[in-house]
Amino acid sequence: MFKVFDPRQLGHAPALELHNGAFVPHVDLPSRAQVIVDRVGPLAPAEDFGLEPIARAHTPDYLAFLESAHRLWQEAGRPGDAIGYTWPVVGRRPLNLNRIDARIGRYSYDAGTPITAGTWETVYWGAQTALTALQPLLDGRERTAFALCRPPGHHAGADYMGGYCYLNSAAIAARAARDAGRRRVAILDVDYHHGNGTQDIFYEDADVFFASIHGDPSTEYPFYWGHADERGAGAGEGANLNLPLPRGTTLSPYMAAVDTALDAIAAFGAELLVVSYGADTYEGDPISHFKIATPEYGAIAARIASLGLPTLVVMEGGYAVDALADNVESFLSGFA
Ligand code: Q9C
Ligand code: ZN
Repeated sequence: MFKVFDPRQLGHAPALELHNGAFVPHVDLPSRAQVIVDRVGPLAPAEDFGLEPIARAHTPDYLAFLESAHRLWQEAGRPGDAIGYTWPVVGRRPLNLNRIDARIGRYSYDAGTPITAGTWETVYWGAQTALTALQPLLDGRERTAFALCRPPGHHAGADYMGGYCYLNSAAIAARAARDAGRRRVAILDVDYHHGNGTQDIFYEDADVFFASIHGDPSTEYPFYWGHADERGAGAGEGANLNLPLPRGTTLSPYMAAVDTALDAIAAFGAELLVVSYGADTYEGDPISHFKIATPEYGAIAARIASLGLPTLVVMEGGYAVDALADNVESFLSGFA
């Protein structure tokens, strides 16, 4: 398995997030990546494919916002990380405002996703990490690859950040695979949280199938996406599959959902699979509520591997830092 990690992803270290009514220490620590590197290495550094493949999944105005937001925050005399507190109600007219607070509101949907001085460099190299890991799958040198991306990406849409995510590395890689000639690509999202950003990016796309297994959004973040009746639109109708599961879900019902997703991906005729892997389905995760045990990740991955597709595993969430290396190692072992 080809594994990629770029150390330039360690520069983003947000201080606080607004969680259940209080500002608490942010759970997306740089140590999340470091403990995985220490266990599953050696990992190759990222090559630089530039902004073009990133701009195939994100809008130019959003990228300009992301690159400049922390500087504008400082110029406004603000301390610490840039974070929003005002959001436009869905459906308001698109206003092109200059005020940093208004710009953050326009390009985000929560207060869990601060922009630090190091955020742009970190997320840029996260996207390059995914693109680098994809290359040997495209030229047939490898069947599986692991992109150790941090921060995660699956909550980031074409023009918004949220849920600790800024650039959607899995979506960028899936689009790059399409651009390289793969006619049909599937994304299987097994993070605890629904991958709303990925869903939004491909919602009307007939050539990228998105399947997500996640905590039921009627009780779980991100609430407004991830319901079973969201099935895609326009040309993409039927190419989106949400499999919400209740709090407390254990391996057996989880695996049944995996089988449902894999059957749909096989029927779709995908030529390449991107897996958004979050270890926050773990029974000991501090912010999530499934009951998957460490050795069970290997079994889940082996089931995914039985599809027989070239597979890119992209790291998403997982916040039990003490168990994170074990969980990632277990998951990757299922592809061996
Ligand atoms: N009490 C990922 O796992 N926190 N993102 C909600 C509400 C947001 C997690 C806090 C969790 C986002 C990639
Ligand atoms: Zn998650």
